[in-house]
Amino acid sequence: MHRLLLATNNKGKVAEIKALLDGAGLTLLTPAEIGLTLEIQEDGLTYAENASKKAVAFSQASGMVAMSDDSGLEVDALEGLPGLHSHRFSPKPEATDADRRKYLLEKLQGMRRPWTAHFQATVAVALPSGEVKLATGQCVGEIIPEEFGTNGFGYDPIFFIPELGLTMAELEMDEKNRLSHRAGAVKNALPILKEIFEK
Ligand code: ITT
Repeated sequence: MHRLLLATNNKGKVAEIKALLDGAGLTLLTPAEIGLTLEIQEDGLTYAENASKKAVAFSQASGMVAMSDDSGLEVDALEGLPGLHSHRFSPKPEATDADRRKYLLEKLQGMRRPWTAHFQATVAVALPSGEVKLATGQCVGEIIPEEFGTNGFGYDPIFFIPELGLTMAELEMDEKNRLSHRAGAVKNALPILKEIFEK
């Protein structure tokens, strides 16, 4: 089987991507499983730049085809913030997902609801040659002031999907994987993976 390195240190992303690529005929490996520790500085100006930087770094360090995900939550009332800064949004050092959610809700205090928002994801697939291919996905919803659900990660407990009447954290992983931004991006990356591994 062909091997694909998942170029991420986020356990929530790994679980989702492993389920999304189940049945794709690939052996999926994490950096920890191959003993690789890399901290990439995400200083790009776009999701595409950061995703490419992560995928290329992991591919070059391992000699394997590597797939990264750069994603973020864009809240309309905050003009797209936290966006690219979704992971580093809270000023607290060593901030947790709970700290990030709390900080976002503080920023939205007093602003008129609904707090419409969307998640963005860009997946990059890098080859050891340095070549990179990209795919994107999006998921629309709204931020709510109270947390519901314990599944998922990050902003999921306060990301409400009006059509379902549930937050992302109330969905089982297979449901999240039917509609999420990451699911869309990974699905759009399937033809890229197919082309690379069928060469
Ligand atoms: P890697 O760079 O190692 O992949 P990361 O967590 O730093 O992990 P990003 O730089 O792409 O990943 O940051 C994206 C942040 O956006 C993530 O940490 C969450 O806070 C948030 N986020 C992204 N996708 C999400 C999802 O599906 N549900 C909830 N929050 C999400």
